Amino acid sequence: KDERMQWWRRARFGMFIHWGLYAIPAGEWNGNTSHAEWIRHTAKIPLEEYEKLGAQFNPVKFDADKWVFCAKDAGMKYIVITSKHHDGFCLWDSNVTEYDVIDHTPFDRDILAELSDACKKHDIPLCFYHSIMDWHHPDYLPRRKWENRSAEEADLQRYIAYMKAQLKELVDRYDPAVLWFDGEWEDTWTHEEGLKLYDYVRSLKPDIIINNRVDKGRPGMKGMTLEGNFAGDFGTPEQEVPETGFEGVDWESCITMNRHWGWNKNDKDFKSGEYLIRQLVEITSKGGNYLLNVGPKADGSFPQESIKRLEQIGDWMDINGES
Ligand code: FUL
Repeated sequence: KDERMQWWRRARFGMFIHWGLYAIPAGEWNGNTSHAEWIRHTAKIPLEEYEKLGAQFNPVKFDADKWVFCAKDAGMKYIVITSKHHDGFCLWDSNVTEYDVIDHTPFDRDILAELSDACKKHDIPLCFYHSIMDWHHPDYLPRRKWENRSAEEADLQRYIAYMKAQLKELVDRYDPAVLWFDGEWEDTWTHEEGLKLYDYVRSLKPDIIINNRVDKGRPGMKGMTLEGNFAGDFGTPEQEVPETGFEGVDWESCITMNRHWGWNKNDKDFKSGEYLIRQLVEITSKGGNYLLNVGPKADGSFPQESIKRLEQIGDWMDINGES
């Protein structure tokens, strides 16, 4: 494991990217402005209505090289993007669903393919956040409580087969350095399935790194304990910096710049560049990695506020970071 984790331990600082159909409503639904990537659930949007967002997904300003430069200039050493968030929408041309950027939107470009090419070109590892929970797939269980979609024909094992087929596509085509699972807390997901999924992904790519959310729930401080045969290579404290480091445990704090992961046009509550730099120093000094989030807009550009903060961090890095 030590050998497998080596690049990641040294990397220290990564960019998290939450992007999908939810960038279109930009956090707002029927006058309520508090939503983000959870909008389908929090605004209780029926499936057919949410699916219609696909017709509006046309991020003409998406420029993978630009995104990569933004990350690299800030001193970030890896990128983790949502291949699929809880809404089930896929950012690559998946063979096993039509609910993806190529088949379901007018935007005829494979986002992960372009990002993967740019990351290779500029020598920065690309990683995928992949949600186990899936509000779109007919076989995923449980349904949202407020939904009236029948679950009678649903078969969770068939869903797991679907997820595995997708993971194989992702590994075969884009060679991710990390698989960052999430949405593992629902009743249907089990420790046994977590172990199996961990082994499956490692069998596709033995030196891949996998977060602890592949297993059921997150024991300890939002998943700091990687005890016994709990699956996963690193802990994932979310929106917090642990009090102390953890001897012999790898971890990565994932944190937003404002209050949301997905783009929310009304959320102006951004932490200052200085605050983010202090956070980076604090986390890395405790032995953790810092995964700082950007929620791109529907047009494919990064929010101006995020760009500014990345530049501020980059300026600090130029003086204080390693060369
Ligand atoms: C959580 C998710 O539910 C959030 O939407 C976000 O992706 C965060 C990083 O993980 O579990």
